[in-house]
Amino acid sequence: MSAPVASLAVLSHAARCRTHCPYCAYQCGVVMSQPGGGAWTVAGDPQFPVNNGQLCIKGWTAAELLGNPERVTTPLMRTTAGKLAPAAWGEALDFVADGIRRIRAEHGPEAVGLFGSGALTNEKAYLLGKFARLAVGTPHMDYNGRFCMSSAAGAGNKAFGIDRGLPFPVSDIADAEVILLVGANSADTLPPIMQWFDRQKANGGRLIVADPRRSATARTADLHLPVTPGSDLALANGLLFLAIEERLIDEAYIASRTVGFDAVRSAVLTYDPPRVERITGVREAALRTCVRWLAEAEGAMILTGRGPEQQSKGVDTVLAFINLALALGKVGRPASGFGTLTGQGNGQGGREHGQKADQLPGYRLIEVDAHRAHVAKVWGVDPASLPRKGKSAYELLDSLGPDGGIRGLLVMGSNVAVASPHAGNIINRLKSLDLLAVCDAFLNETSAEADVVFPVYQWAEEEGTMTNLEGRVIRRRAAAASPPGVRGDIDVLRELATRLGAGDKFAFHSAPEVFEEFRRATAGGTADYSGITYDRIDREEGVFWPCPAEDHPGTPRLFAERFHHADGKAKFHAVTHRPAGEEPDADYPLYLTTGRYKEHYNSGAQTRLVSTLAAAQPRPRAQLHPHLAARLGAERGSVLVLETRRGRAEFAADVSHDVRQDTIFVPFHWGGRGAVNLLTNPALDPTSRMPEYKVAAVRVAAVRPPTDQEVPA
Ligand SMILES: Nc1nc2c(c(=O)[nH]1)N[C@H]1C(S)=C(S)[C@@H](COP(=O)(O)OP(=O)(O)OC[C@H]3O[C@@H](n4cnc5c(=O)[nH]c(N)nc54)[C@H](O)[C@@H]3O)O[C@H]1N2
Ligand SMILES: Nc1nc2c(c(=O)[nH]1)N[C@H]1C(S)=C(S)[C@@H](COP(=O)(O)OP(=O)(O)OC[C@H]3O[C@@H](n4cnc5c(=O)[nH]c(N)nc54)[C@H](O)[C@@H]3O)O[C@H]1N2
Ligand code: SF4
Ligand SMILES: [Mo]
Repeated sequence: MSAPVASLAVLSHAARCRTHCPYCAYQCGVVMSQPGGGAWTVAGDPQFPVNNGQLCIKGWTAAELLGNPERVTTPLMRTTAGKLAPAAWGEALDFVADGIRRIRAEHGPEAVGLFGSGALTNEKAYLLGKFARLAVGTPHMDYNGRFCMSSAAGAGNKAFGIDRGLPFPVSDIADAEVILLVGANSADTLPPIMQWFDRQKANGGRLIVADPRRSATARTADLHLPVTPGSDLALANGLLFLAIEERLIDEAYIASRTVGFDAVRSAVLTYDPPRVERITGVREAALRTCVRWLAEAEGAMILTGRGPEQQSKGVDTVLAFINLALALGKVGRPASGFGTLTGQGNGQGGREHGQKADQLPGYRLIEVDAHRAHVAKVWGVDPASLPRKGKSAYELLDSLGPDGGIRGLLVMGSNVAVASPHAGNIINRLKSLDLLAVCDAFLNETSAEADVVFPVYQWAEEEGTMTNLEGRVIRRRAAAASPPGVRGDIDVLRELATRLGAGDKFAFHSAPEVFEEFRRATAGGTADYSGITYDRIDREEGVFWPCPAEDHPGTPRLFAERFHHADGKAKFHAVTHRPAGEEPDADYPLYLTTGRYKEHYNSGAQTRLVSTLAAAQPRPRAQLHPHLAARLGAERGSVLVLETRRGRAEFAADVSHDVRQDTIFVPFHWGGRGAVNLLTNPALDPTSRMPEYKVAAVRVAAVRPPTDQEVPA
């Protein structure tokens, strides 16, 4: 077996380089430089038209990830004493390939699972999906985007026939007269996007925010709707009820551009203001103001974040907001329409190219024969040899171990031990695997259970493409050299595939090589990237998909003339409110909801290693209202022991008027005793299989003073 050669990406590093931030879907342009040849620095790229030079605190401290002392620089293997110890690449690769082969021989290919990520470049996401189907032959390939964008994606596909988070560039926000932002705290989660909201405000526009908390974003709003967690569907139907009652709907638009409104009109008949007020906690006057502002605006946008989406009725909830936007005739007009704010760095591209259990590249479906045939031809295999649909993310993780049937798992780009709902269950399941292999640049709570860790390049050390929250395909560029001993995710997949006897299908040494095959695989699909080249991305500051030919301009705006269903019409869906998987009761009397801090990213695996960020937010805090705190005898800094039907975790109390009296909010960026996912409910949406991160019933089991080690900063 020949040793893997270093990727071209690493050989072409430069002393000053334009690339993009490692973290969120805003994918801010950054300029990396090495003043005096020393440590790398990151500055906002004034030339990139999405962030215009702005960054958030995570972006401008991102260079600390390079050269970080916690970096994994050799493969690690579990010793007989149970410790992870350095190993040679060949040994680690052989061990994992042998393990996969053994599991396959004894239990069949379905006993191996793959878990991918919205952090991966398009090239890697594509290759991982191909690896699952061709090199391993398993249907069980899913990824953390299932926990993130799947409900919005499901609703977009149903209503519009396409899932592109924003059907317009973010700059359109500045020209919208009214925006309803539902359960997105963009001031903390996409900070540089606020420049467009600021311009919108300066242009006389209005912002409405629906959130159980007066979040940093809600504080900037003209109207805040402090919804009960899990009640957004009733809110949307209630707004549509009022739009119909006040004759604010656009009958001409409904007739010419949509189908299915009559069933929706009937479905919302019972959502009168008193009922909606009871379910959502939002007053009738606020409901009326909200719907009038939206209806009377020439351009109005409804944008959703994870608040309404991460619910066991997330798809129906998003559909209810799309119904409202369609009924008001707002979709496809300038600076107007419905959008969802994608979260992960490649949350958009990552959900298009075959990481999903039911998907093939180009947003094709693995159960559709014509789709299988196209992709099989590009891959040079018999369509019948492709596996069928596999298990969704939580179901896959919940099947790990001998009783679940999945005995081996390869994780690339997710810290499932922290990020999964009911994480106590998932940690036990990881422990019960025959084989756990993890590709990552850093150790985390998931690789703590691994048999093998492959140390891989990180963002500024590799080439590839990412697709930002607008659907703009951009280039991640290699600025820095990787530490010796580290290789790429692409190299790991090639070397494993070779050992599994599929080397000829994975003979890629760099992202540009993968991109050429990837373009062909997407050609003719809904997410068609075939006209996109690295050169075009460089020249045009990104290219918006769909882009079916090299002379096609790309598609910054969708829906002006038609929607993507065969008849060109948007589809209404009659949806009705239902309770969350778990509502507060006598035993667990409060709502628990979860989300993010400005300073940390997702499971915190990266940002907890950045000193500025760790100092600014050293630990998770449970935000609760002063009245609730008084009833519990808690004060700022007290330790709250929270309990749900699934587990128990501890947080410092953060007493604040900015949250409803019946709700406790906790961020999910930490593991250990401060892991809120020990508490969350894995109730899944029937369509998207999204877990209910945003609603669980919780009780405060104990309140105690902090110990000396726990004194909050
Ligand atoms: N700083 C930072 N930025 C990030 C990330 C990060 O971890 N940290 N992660 C990135 C990723 S992957 C994602 S997906 C995005 C997420 O971006 P957002 O969707 O903005 O983030 P969240 O904090 O999860 O949720 C948003 C808001 O939903 C509210 N909420 C809770 N329950 C409900 C409910 O039932 N209804 C409504 N209407 N609102 C509710 C919460 O109070 C919270 O303020 O952020 C991206 N950007
Ligand atoms: N309670 C609660 N839980 C949640 C959520 C919530 O709102 N509340 N939100 C959910 C959402 S929206 C998301 S997106 C998930 C995110 O949570 P996770 O899936 O855990 O994602 P991250 O923490 O971003 O990244 C995990 C790992 O990927 C590694 N990584 C980054 N880039 C690469 C790469 O290119 N290659 C490889 N091999 N590794 C890489 C990082 O170093 C890190 O260790 O959490 C979900 N969990
Ligand atoms: S907004 Fe997102 S992409 Fe921009 S600097 Fe912050 S984390 Fe990075
Ligand atoms: Mo996400």
